[in-house]
Amino acid sequence: MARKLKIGITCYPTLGGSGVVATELGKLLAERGHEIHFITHSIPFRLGHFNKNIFFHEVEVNDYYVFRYPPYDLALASKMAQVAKMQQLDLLHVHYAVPHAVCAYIAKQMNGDGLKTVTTLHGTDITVLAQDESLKDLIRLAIHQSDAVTAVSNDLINETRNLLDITTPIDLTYNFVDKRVYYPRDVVSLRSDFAAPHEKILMHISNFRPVKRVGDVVDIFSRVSEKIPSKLLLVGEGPELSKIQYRIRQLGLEDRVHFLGKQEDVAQVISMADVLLLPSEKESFGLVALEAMACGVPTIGSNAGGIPELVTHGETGFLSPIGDVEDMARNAEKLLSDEKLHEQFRQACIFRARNEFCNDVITTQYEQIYYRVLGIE
Ligand code: GMT
Repeated sequence: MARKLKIGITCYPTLGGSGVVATELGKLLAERGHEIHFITHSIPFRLGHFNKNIFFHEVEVNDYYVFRYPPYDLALASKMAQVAKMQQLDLLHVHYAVPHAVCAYIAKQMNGDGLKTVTTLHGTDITVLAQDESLKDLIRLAIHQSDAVTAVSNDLINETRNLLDITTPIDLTYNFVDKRVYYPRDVVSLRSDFAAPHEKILMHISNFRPVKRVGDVVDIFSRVSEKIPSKLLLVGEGPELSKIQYRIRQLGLEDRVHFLGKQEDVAQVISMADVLLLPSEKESFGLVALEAMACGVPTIGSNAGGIPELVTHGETGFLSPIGDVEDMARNAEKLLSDEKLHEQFRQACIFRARNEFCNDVITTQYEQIYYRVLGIE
């Protein structure tokens, strides 16, 4: 049996799919007996219960008076090096290239080559930040200096290669859900708080940034609700929220839309939905579609980025060109008006999530990458 490892994990702990994936991975690795050290500015929000193999090291920024901008990145790099030395870590696994992979590189320089680094690219760290000429060379350096680089979809691997001229190997490690948490929940009573028994529920969950095209969500719902008695549940918050509230008022949909704000128990909330709407402009993976899929909820969305690798068009959802709200509305109507078809999609969703994107398989893939960079067979 291969030896248990000591792993430092850095991610954005308070928001986003990348933080969720990093935290869930840490928990799963801890269950397998590895010692996990989160090195972040706050406790990761999905960390949950005490586990004897999980530790948290807080990055504190020194707000010294000469600093106009307190240097978080340097504080993180120093903390990584310090924790790695003190805890004799085998490796640092950083999620999101900027600044985490750069900080890991500095920590490695400080500690010597014995400390290995693994970088997981999640999406906007490449698709947005690597487009910025002032950051491009820095991201390329961080990628080249990582002992292994993984990305959450083939689409993201291709984008990374194209944008940054990277020729070194990038491992594909799809995102995953814990099947003990993400399964269709019994939500009959919860559902009745939002919709009558004859009404369908369409749901959108995101950080309400422009890239999510939440305006399209409202436009799709507006069309669907003309033909099918239904409600729209909007979960999450972000910069586009007020614009969306205005659009809903303009269309006179206030009585049919509920804003649920940020929610912790996504599996419970998502289980209420009949379909998930994900019309994003860009999505390297689309973790929320996987969370929905595992709970038996098909996705109606765009075919952007990595979404088609996750959602099988015509089996676990329907995908349309970005911005084609007519087609998305038609697809939603098709699914919501045919119970037999919906049940078929629902079963296909659960099967695909459990078999292709399950926690056991992906955790093992990451473990194999760790052993490879450490030269352990
Ligand atoms: O940009 C975001 O939406 C946040 C970002 C993150 O750090 O969570 O999301 C990216 O990573 C997620 C986890 O791997 C993916 O599921 C999202 O598709 C990806 N977002 C984009 O590509 C826009």
